[in-house]
Amino acid sequence: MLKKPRPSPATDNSLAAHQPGSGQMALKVDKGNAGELHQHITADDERDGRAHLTDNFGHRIADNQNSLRAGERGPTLLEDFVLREKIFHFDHERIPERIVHARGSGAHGVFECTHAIPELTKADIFQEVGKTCPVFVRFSTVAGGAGSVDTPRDVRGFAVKLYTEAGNWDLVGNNIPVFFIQDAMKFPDLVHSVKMEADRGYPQAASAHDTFWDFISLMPESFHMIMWAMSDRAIPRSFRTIEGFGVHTFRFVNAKGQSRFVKFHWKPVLGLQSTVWDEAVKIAGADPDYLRRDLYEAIDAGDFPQWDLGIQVFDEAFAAKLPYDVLDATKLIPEEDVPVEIVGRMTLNRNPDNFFAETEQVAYLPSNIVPGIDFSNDPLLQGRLFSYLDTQKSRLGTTNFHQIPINAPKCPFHNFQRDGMMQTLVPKGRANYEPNSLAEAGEDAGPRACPETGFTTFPANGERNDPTEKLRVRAALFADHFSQARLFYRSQTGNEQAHIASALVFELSKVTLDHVRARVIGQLRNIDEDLAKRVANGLAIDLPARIKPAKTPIDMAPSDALSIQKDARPDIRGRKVAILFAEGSDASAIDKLKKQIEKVGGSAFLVAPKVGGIPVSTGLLKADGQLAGSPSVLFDAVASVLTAAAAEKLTHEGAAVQWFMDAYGHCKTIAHDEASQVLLDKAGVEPDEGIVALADFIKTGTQRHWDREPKVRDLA
Ligand code: HDE
Repeated sequence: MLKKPRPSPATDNSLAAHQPGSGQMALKVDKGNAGELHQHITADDERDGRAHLTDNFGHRIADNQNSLRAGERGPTLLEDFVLREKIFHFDHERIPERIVHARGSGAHGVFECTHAIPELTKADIFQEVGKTCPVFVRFSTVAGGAGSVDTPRDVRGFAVKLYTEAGNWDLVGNNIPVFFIQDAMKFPDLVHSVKMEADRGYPQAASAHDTFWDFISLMPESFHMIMWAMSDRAIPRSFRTIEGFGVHTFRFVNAKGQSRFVKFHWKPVLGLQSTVWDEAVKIAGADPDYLRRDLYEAIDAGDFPQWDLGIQVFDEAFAAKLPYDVLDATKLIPEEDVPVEIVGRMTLNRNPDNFFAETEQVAYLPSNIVPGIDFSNDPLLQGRLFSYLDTQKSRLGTTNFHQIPINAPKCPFHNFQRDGMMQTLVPKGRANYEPNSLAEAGEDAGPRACPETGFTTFPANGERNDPTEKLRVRAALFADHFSQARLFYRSQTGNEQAHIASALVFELSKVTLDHVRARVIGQLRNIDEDLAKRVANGLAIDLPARIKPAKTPIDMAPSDALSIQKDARPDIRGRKVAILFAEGSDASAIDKLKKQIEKVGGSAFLVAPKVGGIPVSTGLLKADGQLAGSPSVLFDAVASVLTAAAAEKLTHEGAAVQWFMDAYGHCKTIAHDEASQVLLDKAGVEPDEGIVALADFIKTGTQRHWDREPKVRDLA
């Protein structure tokens, strides 16, 4: 066969044509400076018409035959980044094969609408005759591994990805119109039973073995599908001569929001053709790649395979009269009962350029549907909607598998999904959430939902086959957003309310967008007018207009349980108390306090200017922490046992003064001996019920002394 010249892999940019973001918006938002990053192409990039060989980071390679050695016969050097990268990449070339449908063959093509059906569906692709979209189809066997043969007795997968202008529509079907099981719950069991047996690792790509038939014999629902699987449908002559079926009942939804049920059929223009079993067995030996080769060669020769897309459309009333359930994937609707109407034609006209990049990495998702098509409640379909997304993430290794060219839609796509492994897009700006009002500040605000043209689920209220009303709404009572915010605020003590107000002032002082500040305060007015005024005052801005709430808040009776301060206890249990000492301190006073604290369940931590051991009244005493490294913020309360000389000395030590200043400012209990008073004076500590003698510490406890707060902080 005549082979077409192939472009050199390094210069072949055909995949680039499928890059996401070929639409104008996408270029701006999604592709971002990724494009700029690819611009360092120089005239010098080719040699004799062939690209320079480089490593993955663009460094030209001078020798692709020999690794770097220490001398002619010496050991290979770890320094050889060319060798390392080449072997490293090779080591990782394989990805997990599909758990089912591992062996497959793909082809590109085009779908054309031949009969417009706007009365049935608003799906963009069916709106007018002649409308086309690119497709990528993958045919597969189910049970065998990626390296198995093409002609075992098996179901054939028939998965079609239609890259429509309204997004990708994946019709992931089989060449048999029914399935083995009725509920997704049984799928792992079915697949385990048919794949090679768990202990012996065989047979490969065959259903003729114990575990499969054991399972089937216990699953009466499988027997319809078994008839098909044992028929010649399961040993096709060619992928070009199989039918495809969507299997499940789907929905069409038209522009008026009316819905009908639909089943999809692909009918091969060449007609159906199978082998006989003896032939299939012999082909397996003579040409294990029989079907893959047949498809590739036909397309290569310009003999493009084609299928007509047929639909069986029926309504709820019809479904209700059937003696079986249309949500049951083990049932078909005879064409004699509901004729198949042809609405389009698919032509496969281009082989993949690279098997791995396209056929292996293509990720079909039954959840990929477009406005105008919707799911039914078929429990098998519902299970699939989860499974495929999940499996693609584990198979392709990243949640960004949609960016792989074969999976990316060919229409623009924009959203706030970000980052993740192998991110290839470089979005600009800081709008990675929604709602936002960044546009008011002249920034790119990112995309917005489109209620008129976006996908809306058919509500299906009250139908026998879809009794639940599916809605994206919140119940009316959810609209009360402020009553409980008010309840919380009004249940706090005065200090706590002041803390909330100053926290808001601090946060909003960091906000540089005036309209955002104003909006926050406009919302606060729904909680408490005084709070809003305090915040506006703290920021020195005019009180903004109140933002009308979705539902007027009500006043609820304040709840003490919502306040921390109302729950304050003088407990020492579980609290950590620091005891400051220095040279000459009274060891027995330290020891007494320590024991008292421990007796009531607290812990004492000795702090001194030096840790290694300081001479005190009875000898050397080691500290648990050094003064500068053990600031009072680390403890629930503090105490000090000092001589007059040591206290005087510490008044010149910033860490010591700060120690008391912070403990005081943070409203903690400070227990001290008389000698320490000079330090307290230096730190500006004024007497109150929380400043106590050592002997009163235990009864005072470690709770905060909030009455002190107005003396150390403006609570206005
Ligand atoms: Fe699949 N199936 N399936 N299946 N299936 C997969 O997804 C699954 C079912 C079909 O060429 C997996 O990407 C569950 C019915 C095809 O890449 C996985 C259930 C039909 C392909 C998966 C079903 C299919 C798959 C494995 C029961 C016909 C190959 C790799 C609820 C309508 C697509 C992958 C390709 C592939 C799950 C049943 C067709 C694991 C859970 C029914 C053609 O996600």
